Amino acid sequence: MTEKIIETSTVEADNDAWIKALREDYQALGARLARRGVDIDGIKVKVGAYGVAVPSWGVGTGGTRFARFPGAGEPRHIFDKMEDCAVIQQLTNATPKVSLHIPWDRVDDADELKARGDALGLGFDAINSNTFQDQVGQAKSYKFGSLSHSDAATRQQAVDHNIECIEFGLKMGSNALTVWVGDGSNFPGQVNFAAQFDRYLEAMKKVYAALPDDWRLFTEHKIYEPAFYSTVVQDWGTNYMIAKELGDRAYCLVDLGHHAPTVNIEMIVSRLIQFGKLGGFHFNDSKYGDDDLDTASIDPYRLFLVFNELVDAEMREAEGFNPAHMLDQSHNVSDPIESLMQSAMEVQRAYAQALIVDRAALGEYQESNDALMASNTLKAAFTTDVEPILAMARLESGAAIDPISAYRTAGYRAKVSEIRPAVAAGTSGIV
Ligand SMILES: [Mn+2]
Repeated sequence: MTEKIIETSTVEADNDAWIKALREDYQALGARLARRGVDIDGIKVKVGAYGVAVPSWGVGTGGTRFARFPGAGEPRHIFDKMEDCAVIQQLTNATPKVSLHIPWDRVDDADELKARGDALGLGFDAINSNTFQDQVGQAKSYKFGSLSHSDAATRQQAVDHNIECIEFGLKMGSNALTVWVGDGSNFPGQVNFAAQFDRYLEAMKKVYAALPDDWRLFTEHKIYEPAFYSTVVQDWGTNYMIAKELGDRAYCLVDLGHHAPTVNIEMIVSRLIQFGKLGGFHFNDSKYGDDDLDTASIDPYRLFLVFNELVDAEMREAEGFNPAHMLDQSHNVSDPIESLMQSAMEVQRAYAQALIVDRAALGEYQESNDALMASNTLKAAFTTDVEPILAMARLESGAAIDPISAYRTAGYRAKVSEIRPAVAAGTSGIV
């Protein structure tokens, strides 16, 4: 029996306020979709089965390189984070797994953490390594890089850390490792591009060799930052080269914020699917750079267009298509639990919208070069309010019709604030 952090009666009472309107809205939408040949119940089942992993670090308040302004009741450690993640899952039924980060979530007793996940009904998604910071007592510094460092001993330390992450992840039931490095350079001429990339590949081959047979390795590209002149894994093309060099179990991870503002991310997604190298996503949104804003808060149409590619691949059963879905964003001014619930629902919404695209019509418009009607076919799906489908899927799974409302009614943040001491504001935060 899964332990519920929020009283079930509180969720039910909040649902009572919305249930009559929801049933009416669901019926009306069902009739509308039926006219388009879409079975609303079929969409609801797919949406209800969809899950996006929550990053353990997302439930704490994020920050920028200028400052971090902690909120009330900040989680003190991974066990507090797990309870916050359980609240998100309980109210949305959209986030069944947690993505851990080492060393931030390192514990002495991995079995205890696994057991806590089991009790809360939470599984563990890809595990994330960290060679972009120095830890207290660390022998070698990553100031000038990690897996691509000019010093062999520093590279080996970074390799060993990634292997430690795999070993920890094995105990948690994870089956993927995500590697993102901050390696690069800040001045023209500071590094030899080819030599640096060679060193990175050599180190990653050692990590790949330590990968269990049923695991996948995700490498995450990022255009810039913390290195501001060049980045070793800066774009999807380089990422694809890495995946090809390493082997069949190496895939590319697409973080939506890790591209230049005008880049066509949905086409990158299509390319990686076509060549069997799409590993997964870090969902977030951005306006200027790697802003780590809440998913779909800026450009929900782009998220829909990404999901349009994913559903296209799902429908035609593209070979090797099995991307991992995770959120990766920084909550600076909102309650992280509310942001993560909202973001999980936005990802679900994009999935539902993509599922109702009239693909037969779209294909015909593409064949006949009817650009306007092809675009309108996508718009027809995107502008359909699918909220009743999402809400009904939540209701039927025992989650909340309106998770933000139920969360506020439950007063969870005030309750944990009483037992979790206030955290002093830092001068900077991890984003
Ligand atoms: Mn990311």
